[in-house]
Amino acid sequence: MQILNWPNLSEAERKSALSRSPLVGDGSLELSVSTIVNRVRVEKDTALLSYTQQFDGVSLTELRLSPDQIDSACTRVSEDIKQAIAQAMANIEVFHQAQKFEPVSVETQAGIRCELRSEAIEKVGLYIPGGTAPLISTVMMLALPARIAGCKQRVLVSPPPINDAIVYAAKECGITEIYQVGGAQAIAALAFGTESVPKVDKIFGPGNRFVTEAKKLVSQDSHCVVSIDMPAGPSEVLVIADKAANPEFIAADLLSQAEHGPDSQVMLVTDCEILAIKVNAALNRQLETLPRMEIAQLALESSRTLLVADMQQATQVSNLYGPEHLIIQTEAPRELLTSIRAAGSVFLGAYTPESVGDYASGTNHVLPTYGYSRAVSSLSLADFSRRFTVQELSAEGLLAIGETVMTLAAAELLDAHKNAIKIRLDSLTARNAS
Ligand code: HSO
Ligand code: ZN
Repeated sequence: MQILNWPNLSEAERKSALSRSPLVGDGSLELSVSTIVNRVRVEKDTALLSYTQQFDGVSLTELRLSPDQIDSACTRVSEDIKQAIAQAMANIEVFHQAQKFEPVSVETQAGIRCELRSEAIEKVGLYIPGGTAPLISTVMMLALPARIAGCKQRVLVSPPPINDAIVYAAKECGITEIYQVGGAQAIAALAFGTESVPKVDKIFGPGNRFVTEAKKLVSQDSHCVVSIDMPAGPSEVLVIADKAANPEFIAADLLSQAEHGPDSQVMLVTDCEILAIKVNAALNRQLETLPRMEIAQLALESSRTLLVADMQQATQVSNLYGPEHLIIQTEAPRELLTSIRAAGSVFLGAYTPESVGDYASGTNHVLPTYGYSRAVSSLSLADFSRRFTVQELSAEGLLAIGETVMTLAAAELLDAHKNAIKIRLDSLTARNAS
């Protein structure tokens, strides 16, 4: 990885050192995705079957997996994988159960009660990408919080052929509806509904450029009124390390993100030049052993090591970047935590590799990327429910607040608002007079 000396960089050089590759959005991608989305909206299942043939090379008659297909996929999954799924599920369940919402109910003043409540989103669509890495863990990260939140209809879509362990994990997490459809066409199906795929209220899950573009498009389309989990970009990790850190551990962590895709980005921020050099050597060594070496190598080409003056500057650099994952491998990692302003998920200490959070510690691995961690939260139970308010006033409550509301309504020149109060205050006065 290229090593840059942060204090010596100009403003422009610093900006470029923390830059990411441009996100999707070229006109041709937008055009082809909107063509797919529109065709699915109009032709429904016919379009889905035809796109599945065209893009996945699979000719289907039924989009939904039958109970028999689900059961036979499950029998093909090894005991090892089943046990690993069970342990990961248990931890993810414990952590997400603990996030249950506590309703708020307060009297803002005598006779005026205000409440904040939460209800599960009724229908959710969970997208699991196909491709070279079958993301079994993503099934658990989406399906478990959806079940714990109480979402009634939980629909999973994934391009065929769906990996057996994905089907098994889905079944274990309480998913009964699995559709073999992927890409932009799957997102359109969830947004608009087809003869076989139900329309949902919110779509979750990662995907390629087509999926990401389709999620953006449908979330802005008032014909379907569907929302999405968060803006998505390539995976990334930033490691803050001092001289106490183990270079082999760091290299392994950097490669664990680099292997996701050629557009993944990994960063090392350290105050120790010797460590930086050792990490580069370890990267070269470990890279050789990886089956996904070529992908990781491409990701490393747009990745950097930044040498900083001290750990305080390291946190400033990290905050400027706003990484999806932040690993802190320093002598006292927790001490830096209070200085962190933007990160999707933080991993503290030498024995907390990002992989544990990706799979099994319990935290959710769906996280804001591309610097969105400044404002967007990590996926949690709250994303599977909607919060709404309730209020109730007694006659005394209305008497106490009526004048204030009428004054503000009059100042906004909204007479009908004012009248809705006045008509009641008049009726109370009349009642008191009689
Ligand atoms: N690191 C990914 C999640 C994942 N890793 C799934 C392995 N499997 C999220 O950025
Ligand atoms: Zn990962």
